Amino acid sequence: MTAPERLERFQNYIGGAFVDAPDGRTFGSLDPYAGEPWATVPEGTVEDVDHAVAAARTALDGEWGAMTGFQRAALMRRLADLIGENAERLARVEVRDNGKLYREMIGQLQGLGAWYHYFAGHADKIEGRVIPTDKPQFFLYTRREPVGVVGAITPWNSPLLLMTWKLAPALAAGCTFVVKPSEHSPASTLAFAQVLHEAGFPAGVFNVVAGSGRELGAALAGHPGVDKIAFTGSTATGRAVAHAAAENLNRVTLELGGKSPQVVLEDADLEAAANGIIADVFAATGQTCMAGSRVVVHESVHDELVRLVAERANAIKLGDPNDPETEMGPVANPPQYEKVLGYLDKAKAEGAVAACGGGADDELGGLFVRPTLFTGVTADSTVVREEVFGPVTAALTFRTEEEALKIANDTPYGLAGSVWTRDVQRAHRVAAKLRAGTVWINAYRVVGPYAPFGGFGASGLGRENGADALQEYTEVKSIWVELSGATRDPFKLG
Ligand code: TXE
Repeated sequence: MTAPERLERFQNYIGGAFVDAPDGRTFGSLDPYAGEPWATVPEGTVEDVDHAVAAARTALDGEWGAMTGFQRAALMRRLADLIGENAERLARVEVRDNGKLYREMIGQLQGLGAWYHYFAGHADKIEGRVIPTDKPQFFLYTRREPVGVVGAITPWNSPLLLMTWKLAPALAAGCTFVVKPSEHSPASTLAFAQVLHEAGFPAGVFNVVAGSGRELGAALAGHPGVDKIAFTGSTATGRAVAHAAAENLNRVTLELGGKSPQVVLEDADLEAAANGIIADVFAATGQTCMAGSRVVVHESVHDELVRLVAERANAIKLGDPNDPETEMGPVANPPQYEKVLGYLDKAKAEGAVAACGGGADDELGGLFVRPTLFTGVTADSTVVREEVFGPVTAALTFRTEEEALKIANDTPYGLAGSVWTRDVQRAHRVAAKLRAGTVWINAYRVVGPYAPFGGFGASGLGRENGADALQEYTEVKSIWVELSGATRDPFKLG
């Protein structure tokens, strides 16, 4: 066990200052590979949330609110460059907090600046419109104004990437921001605050309060001083967050769970499809919202596809997330590990057959789970219906394209999906009919700052990324200007 004085120490960031919790209380952030805490983090309070929201309001009404889009863009570009310079440290913090591979996280962190550069490009181009009117004595135009104070609640799987999907458009729009990271992986957001501080943003533009997830998350989601909530996490918590936001009639974007289908048609390149399945549900230990956790495969190629996936999955190297040879790290935290094992047991009890994996990795112990592909499932199997959020997928077969679509769309979720085929007409036809916010054709797990991302149905509300994201962080104001100077009939609608 690491001695308490050897643990790395992080502080909350409120109103431009790094602060401890008011009573000095801390909690340990667990390294899921080492199986012990590696850092201490403040146990922030509801009062800390109040202070952070108040600081965000002050910044909005003060120096930040007075800045032009050009000035905001310049600060965002400085932040982007500093993230690049600090990518290695931030990636190491994320690996220690959630056990994801260093090679995945360094890629994410080296690419993170691109989001701030992309949205900096929008910050100085937020234009209103001049609208023609049938009233010649009036000039009518619109302004796009910041929504105000944004409350962000983020999950543990990719804390900085998923926060950035909210923060970059929020800063571009001129909003201020209070984020509550997950209690399972709070450290990287606190380390990010140090980088943002160095970039020179005015105090209060960005605030982080770490602490108890449920208590602080609920306080932020229902805070009367917040104008918009941006959330990524489970569908159940998302629903609670939406209720809280509705009480205040606040805007809300929700990026929730998924049960995304991988549709493999009979003319697909099976090697490529198998590789795609590995990428979509075993990379990142399957802990991604977009995980392709249902394989919908033509019956004529089912056996061969299962063979290819199982062969590759059995060769996946599990181990230390910092080792460049490792391909899959541990599950990120003990509750999630128990949840994944529970789903594996339930699947087997319901008659599913593991073509590979099917349980914990007994040799490695710790929080390691073997990559698992189930066959012998039905449309009603729990592992087909519910999000596991681990390295687990299940194969269902079809005979016709129509049946494939019916199976693929038979889910309350609608976050992502893919279609694997060599036929360009079928590819576009099937992509158009999949009820999902993102569809990849002959590919999987590709994102970019310019590509809108979000879900249909139980996968969420609104879109992150791309120009569409800016709409989520701006309000439109119509301004009528009387040009004639004439006195009008005060009892008539103009
Ligand atoms: O999620 P929560 P958890 C799914 C995945 C996983 C499950 C549970 O299936 O097994 O969620 O993970 C904060 N009001 N995803 O428990 O609870 C919490 O502190 C406001 C999918 O971590 O949704 C954290 O900051 N906020 C996913 C955030 O909500 C509350 C990513 C998300 O936690 C709150 C992660 C409350 N009452 C998990 N209670 C994805 N879509 O990528 C908790 N929180």
